[in-house]
Amino acid sequence: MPDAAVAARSSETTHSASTQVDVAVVGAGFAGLYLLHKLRKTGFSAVAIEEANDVGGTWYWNRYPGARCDIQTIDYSYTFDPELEKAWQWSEKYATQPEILRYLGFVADRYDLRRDIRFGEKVTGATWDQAAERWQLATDKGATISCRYYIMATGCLSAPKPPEIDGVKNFKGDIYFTGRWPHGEVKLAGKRIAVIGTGSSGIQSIPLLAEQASQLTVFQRTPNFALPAHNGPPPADRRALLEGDRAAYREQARWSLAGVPYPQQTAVSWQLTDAERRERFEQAWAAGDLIHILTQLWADQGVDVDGNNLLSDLIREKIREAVKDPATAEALSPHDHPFGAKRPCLDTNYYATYNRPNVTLVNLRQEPITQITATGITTDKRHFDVDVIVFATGFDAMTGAIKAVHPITGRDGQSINDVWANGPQTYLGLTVAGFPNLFLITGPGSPSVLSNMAVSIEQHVDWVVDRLAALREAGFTTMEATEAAQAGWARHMADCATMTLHRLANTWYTGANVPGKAQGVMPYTGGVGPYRSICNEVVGRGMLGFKLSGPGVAAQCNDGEVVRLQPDVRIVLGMLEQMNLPQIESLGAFGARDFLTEFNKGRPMGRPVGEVGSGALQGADGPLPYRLYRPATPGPHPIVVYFHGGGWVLGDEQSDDPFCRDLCRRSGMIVVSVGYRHAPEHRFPAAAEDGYAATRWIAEHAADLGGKQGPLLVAGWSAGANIAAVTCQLARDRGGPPIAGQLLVCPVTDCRFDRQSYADNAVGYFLTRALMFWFWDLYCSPADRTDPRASPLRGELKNLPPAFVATCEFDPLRDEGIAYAEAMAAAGVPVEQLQARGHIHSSLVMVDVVVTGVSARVKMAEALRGFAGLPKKLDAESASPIEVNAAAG
Ligand code: N01
Repeated sequence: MPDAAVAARSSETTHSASTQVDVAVVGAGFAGLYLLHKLRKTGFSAVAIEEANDVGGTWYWNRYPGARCDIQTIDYSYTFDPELEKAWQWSEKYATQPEILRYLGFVADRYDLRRDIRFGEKVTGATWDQAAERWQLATDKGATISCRYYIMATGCLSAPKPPEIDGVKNFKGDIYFTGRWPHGEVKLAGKRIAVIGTGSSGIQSIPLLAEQASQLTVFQRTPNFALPAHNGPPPADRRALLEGDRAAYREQARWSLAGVPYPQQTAVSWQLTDAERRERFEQAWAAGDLIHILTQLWADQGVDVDGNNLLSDLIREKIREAVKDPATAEALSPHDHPFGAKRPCLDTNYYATYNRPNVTLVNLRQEPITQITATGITTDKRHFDVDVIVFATGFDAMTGAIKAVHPITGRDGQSINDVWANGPQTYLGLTVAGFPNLFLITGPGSPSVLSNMAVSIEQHVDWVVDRLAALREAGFTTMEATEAAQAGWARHMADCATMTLHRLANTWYTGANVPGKAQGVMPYTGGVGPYRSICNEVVGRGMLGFKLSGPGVAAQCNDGEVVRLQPDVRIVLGMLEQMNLPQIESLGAFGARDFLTEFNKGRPMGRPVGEVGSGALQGADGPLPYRLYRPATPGPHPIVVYFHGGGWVLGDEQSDDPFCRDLCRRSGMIVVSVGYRHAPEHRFPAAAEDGYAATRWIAEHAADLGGKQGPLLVAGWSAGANIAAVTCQLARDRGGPPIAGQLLVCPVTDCRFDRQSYADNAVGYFLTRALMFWFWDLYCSPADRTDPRASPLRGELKNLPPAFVATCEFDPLRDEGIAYAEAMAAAGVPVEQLQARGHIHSSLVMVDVVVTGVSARVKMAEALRGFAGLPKKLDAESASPIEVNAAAG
């Protein structure tokens, strides 16, 4: 059958007024088609209800001029059947809408799916019947459908958003919506056309509309980043990769960040020279590939404002090169959002279109539309007579098609609209507590629109249908997410979102494009591969977070949160597990030091500071090395004496280099990292006495070091925080030096191992209980351990400098850190506590690896500034309060 004929045929299936099926699916787009196929193959009876008159979903409706996919088509394809892959060849790198629609028609025919699709029919209501444990659906054709499982394959961008402009009804010319473009011929030649909206739909259609129009006026509210698609045949390099090993290519896509097989970038922007960055950028620009430019330039482009700005600047430069009129170029240049935080676009001649004499850009930020009249569009400055208005104004994304299309009433009569009144609540973006047996394909809370939809759809369909088959096998008939699992997912979603820059933009990802819609990042930002592993983990842990029930079987519920770690910490631990590292304590002290030196070579270099120097200072029993980090700002600066971690056995003055740089940059202070003596060569109290002696020496030499005279600050991590705490006690008891404040990060404070955190976090979070035992054994004999110089919690705590104590949830040392903070507070010391949820012992010092530690690092630096009497210096990143803050005293 010729391809063109395939999509043109609609279903001739007839259906009775009342249907009983195992599964009802709404939608016959990419997701609905694969669902039908897979359900059938798995032995479920299924029906799909589709409002349109044919298959295609989004590709049925979005047929405006220039509509194409913007993920390379070889990636934007089904992969579930290798035979299907062989049977279809794409003609272009980015296929046009008609070709994609033909493809979906081809798939429908190949698997004979149309016979189970009810076209031109809409569900008007769906109600959970608790007694029957079935969903009862009503349709606009007066039919009813009873199904055990109800699956929304309604797409994320399928409910067009009203234009929210007064007077649309008065317009006497033609009105078109890109998302509901007519199927018949649209005559535009020689007409005066207005386009409202410059998202992907506007940017794709504007160049083609300009070719036909006598005059095209583009009404732009927010400029968007677009890069050239460089369309043509599928690129040889990508095809070669695919055809070289199709299975491996597809598998790599499934475990990638965005659903397209690109490697993970590790180099961060400041590790690259200007020339290197430009070279990477020019390559990306030439590649014409959104996923390439979004993921392949430098690792911090999507998570760090500075790293992102470097890229945004380069794109704005391209816009200035392409657009001749500087004022128009400036108006087209986005400044209000980081690149990637709002969906960027792929274009063909978009910017150059503004060089045409028949194209005008109206900047609605300077002259907002006041109304649409019979003859055209009026702004607060002028009126434009037009014949045609094209609304490219977007969609009520992600929730629109689920919430607005028909009422969904779950258990106990609750409606999904009420449950989602403050934003969508889901477990895994797939299910909703209170709505048994309801599934959302690529729903809010899943990677969906931040990924290659084809990959995400297949993953969801496979997961859902495999679960239904497993339920059937076990005799269960209902499956419902628990409230606890759903709340945990919301927390994990929020944690993921704080890692990205999406929170800094008002977009349809966050609901900001629809007036009155609840705001929050709706798609899952943690990446396709991590998400897949979480879905698998839910299954592996006995359907964690789901209640399962059925006649004749005992109900089952393994309640809990699937991810309690911060998302990047989870990834780091996963990588460490894969590396199968030896147990540090098994290497002996010297072996462990060599191992750590090697291990640290792979860590990202710290950010530049004004100056890094080194020297020797006087310790308790001879010279000790130090490393000094000086801010780029003019001095003299207050000095922070820093003690590194490593259990009194490992590490040196350089081993916490990235953290020291970070403290220096954020606090604006000199950080002097001290190389104190280590066990087992120098056991207790060598390290403690060195810490105190070093602090005295630094106080005496503050001016020589370029620092400010006056009280010092002390800081440390882990065993280094133990030394910092001890130093404060010794300085109080031995007549100085004056210390203005102490920053203790995951401190060792006591020799007791029976606190709950030692049991909860004994293994699995890098610092283990066994490793702590080993450190203690090497450092300090049991008889000495209660000495306050080893266990500062056992010392006198009155009159200590004010403290900031940071502890991490999944750290054996958590509870002794909290105990020390509480004991100091009880003794009248001003203490601020930060209990970092979802973090492990080393999270907070893993600068640029554990991005979710940023807000904690900001707070620590602010605390140091506060101790030194400096004003606050909050930066943009601190707007991400991921930690639980508990002020104690
Ligand atoms: O919609 P959008 P879209 N007055 O929301 C403006 C996918 N897609 O259909 O940004 C004036 O992005 C609005 O302005 P602002 C893709 O994921 C993919 O273009 O809200 N202007 C914005 O400029 C994409 O992101 C392809 O200030 C108003 C525009 O209208 C998503 O679909 C192709 C307005 C809407 O942009 C949505 O894209 C097309 C008003 N009252 C779409 N209301 C592919 O290539 C809205 N705007 C695969």
